Amino acid sequence: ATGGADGGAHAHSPGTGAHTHDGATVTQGGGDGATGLSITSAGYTLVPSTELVAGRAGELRFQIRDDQRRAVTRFAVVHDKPMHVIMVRRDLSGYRHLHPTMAADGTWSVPITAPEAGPWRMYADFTAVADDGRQVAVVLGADLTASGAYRPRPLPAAATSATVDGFTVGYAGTPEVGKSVPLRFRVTGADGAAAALEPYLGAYGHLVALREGDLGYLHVHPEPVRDGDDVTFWLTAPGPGSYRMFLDFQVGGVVRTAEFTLTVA
Ligand SMILES: [Cu+2]
Repeated sequence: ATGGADGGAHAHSPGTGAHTHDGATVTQGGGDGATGLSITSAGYTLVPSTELVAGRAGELRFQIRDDQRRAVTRFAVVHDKPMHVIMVRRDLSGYRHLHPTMAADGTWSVPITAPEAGPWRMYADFTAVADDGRQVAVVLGADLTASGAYRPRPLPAAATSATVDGFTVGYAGTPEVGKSVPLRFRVTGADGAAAALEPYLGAYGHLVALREGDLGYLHVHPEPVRDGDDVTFWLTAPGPGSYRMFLDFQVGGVVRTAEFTLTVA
């Protein structure tokens, strides 16, 4: 398995991005680089069939096709879902984490509204099951454009604390290039006490990190158990630069997202 700073002693559930969980799972590209930069990888191709119109309710539709152009219909459940879709505008605003449903022909769909015009990036994060039973973890990415005037926003300044709906979320830890480093997140409610986090997608939170400049999708491994009030994720920065991190957490049955800009020297 991809090792932590402690030599790999940490446990992580299978999932985000491409890494080996066991002998039956093939890695995408291997190593701890960024993924999601390509529409085809490991023999699988993302085929979107969606027209985004800013401000209008629509539907995100796509298929995953194999190297024989057949729509894939067998997927392993990872982090409680067979398919995870991340959408973000290319200026890293407008983050969404969606769980589409699949029709019998392998077409995935989920309602979506692009609130603003511009180029949007979609990521399909999944583990396909091949004919011979092999499991292949892949993250594919494609651009979808909502036509209209695009005014990109500058990336917010780096910070280790963020607020959302009265919750304050902070983290401790300093990511390093090429090394798996723990980030310990804590969610505090309006009363100043630690929030009562509920399990979400098989852990006490779900973290996605995207790189500014090319929107590379980073590998993040959650710890399945909490450390007191903290929720720990292991993150490997593939290189120096700025990243936007999105932490989804659930309290009182509601999922919220805290966003942080991270600069790795
Ligand atoms: Cu998901």
